[in-house]
Amino acid sequence: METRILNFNEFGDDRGCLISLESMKNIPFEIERVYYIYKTKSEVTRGYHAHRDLKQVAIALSGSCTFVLDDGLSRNEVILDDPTKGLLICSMIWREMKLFSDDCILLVLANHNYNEEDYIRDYSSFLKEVRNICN
Ligand code: T46
Repeated sequence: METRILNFNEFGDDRGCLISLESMKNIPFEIERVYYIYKTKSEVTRGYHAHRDLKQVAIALSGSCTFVLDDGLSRNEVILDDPTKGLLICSMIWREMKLFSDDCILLVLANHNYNEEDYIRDYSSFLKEVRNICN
């Protein structure tokens, strides 16, 4: 599955902690867009789509949330609860997000600008497209 955890180097001292994110260094693409998700209620689920082309890294800067990741063959869950870890999600991965803590701030870095045409928002269409690529 084209997803993995990235471990970021933390600069910490008695003042606190700092993590730097740089394109093509600890982020494996050129960052073109940054957005963040916050104040999502714990009973709310988000996502329910895949991207045809987009690559992203998601980082829980504060609190936690759970990603369900599906490559058309298998599903697995990843809990994000540590700002030193990023979840790399490549293209053609169906994602659902759930169990947001009240204090969750989810930062997402993306390699392209927002483009609704890159989204596959219907699960059966996703399965058809992903199976066409694999065959
Ligand atoms: C993803 C997960 C992790 C914009 O106008 N610009 C943007 O850059 C984004 C990301 C969204 N929007 C608009 C589109 C919708 O009207 O913001 C609204 C909420 O977006 P959406 O329902 O797609 O949010 P999520 O949380 O379901 O998904 C988002 C990203 O869209 C998606 O790429 O992988 O977070």
